[in-house]
Amino acid sequence: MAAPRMAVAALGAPGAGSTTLLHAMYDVLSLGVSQEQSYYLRAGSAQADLELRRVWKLLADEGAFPPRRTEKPVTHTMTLRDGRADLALAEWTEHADDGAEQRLDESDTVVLVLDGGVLGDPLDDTTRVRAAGLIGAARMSFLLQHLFGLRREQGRPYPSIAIVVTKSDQIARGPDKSEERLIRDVRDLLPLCFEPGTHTMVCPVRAGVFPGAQLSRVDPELVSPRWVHLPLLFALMSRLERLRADELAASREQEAALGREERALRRRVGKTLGLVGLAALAGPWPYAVVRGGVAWGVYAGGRRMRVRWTGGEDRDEVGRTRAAFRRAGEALGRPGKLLPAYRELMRRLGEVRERIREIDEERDDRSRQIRELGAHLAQVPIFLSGRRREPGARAPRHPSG
Ligand SMILES: Nc1nc2c(ncn2[C@@H]2O[C@H](COP(=O)(O)OP(=O)(O)O)[C@@H](O)[C@H]2O)c(=O)[nH]1
Ligand SMILES: [Mg+2]
Repeated sequence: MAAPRMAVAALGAPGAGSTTLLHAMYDVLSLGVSQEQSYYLRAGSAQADLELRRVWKLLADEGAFPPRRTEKPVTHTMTLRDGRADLALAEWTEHADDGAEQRLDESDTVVLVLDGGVLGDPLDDTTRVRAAGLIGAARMSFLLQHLFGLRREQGRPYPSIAIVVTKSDQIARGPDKSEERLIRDVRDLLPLCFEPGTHTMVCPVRAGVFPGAQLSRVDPELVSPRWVHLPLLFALMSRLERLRADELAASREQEAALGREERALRRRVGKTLGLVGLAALAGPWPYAVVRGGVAWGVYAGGRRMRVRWTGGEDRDEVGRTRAAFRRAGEALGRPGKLLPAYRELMRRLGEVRERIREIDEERDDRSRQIRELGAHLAQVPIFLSGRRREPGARAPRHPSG
């Protein structure tokens, strides 16, 4: 199976920390993160790898933060893999503040980058409006609302949402660094991300522990990235969950279609051959019940049937049975191919049913990957339609059917 594509759109007010996040993520994941399972990230080319590393190296070696962002959105294409295989081709697009709409619509995950420097103090009625303005919450809500509306129109699920709160070092030094407080404030600022049909992670990250939130130079000794790789792992997990749900739905449809085909074939055979033909279809081998006896048939090359008669010596009956099979084959326009066709149908139906069971019981490869990603993500809160999702809980269903 080819690794799926996964489009991630990162949005944030200038200065929120998007660029630092991207390069920290690349640095951490290109080395690899390891828990139950290890993950690695690789740029599309040696040149791209160098470029992604360069920005981080400046911070890690010299304490220099990246220069201000450019105006145009920039897309970085990277392969995310585990120790065994490529898992996804990730396209991470960093958006400038405006004009994100077009690219946004194609994204599987939207990363909302919130400046944690603004969220150090718990919000109250007077500080909330100011914080919302600094974070760009109204613009984010507008873009999401537009996107959700489009997806509903198209009958497609919403993209998953990673709310990344940067500069968690600044939150840690505030009066209330608890997770509950952060979740409360984030929900207050972006209620849309917790509506029915959403799949949302809230993830505090940091590049280091610094004395301020808008410094252009810091002591490189203080660089210590934390959780910067989790947004990408979340994007992958939600992408795989969606693919799993899609495959399950497609398999169920296929099962229904094959079932209809089987019933139609039975009806046609029943009309042509009556009980003899139906009995022949039902058995593990081609056989036919003929007046109290059983005639066993063997197909050679799908055309000829040799018949062995058990339970009687009525050669005539055997001959008639054989003739009846031939008639049925001719009636169906595929002389001699009736039983092979039926068997092929039943084989496909069996395969589809087994696949459905496999996915349902989460024995498929994708489910295993989802579980392993879940182990990495266990420490961050994830919400389904606004309700906290317990680690190891079942995958989200499609919100729109
Ligand atoms: N305290 C602290 N400051 C950070 C952190 N990450 C970024 N910053 C600050 O935020 C500024 C903007 O970061 P940048 O990644 O360029 O933001 P962008 O405009 O969203 O791309 C940097 O110059 C730093 O001063 C962090 O983890 N902790
Ligand atoms: Mg930037």
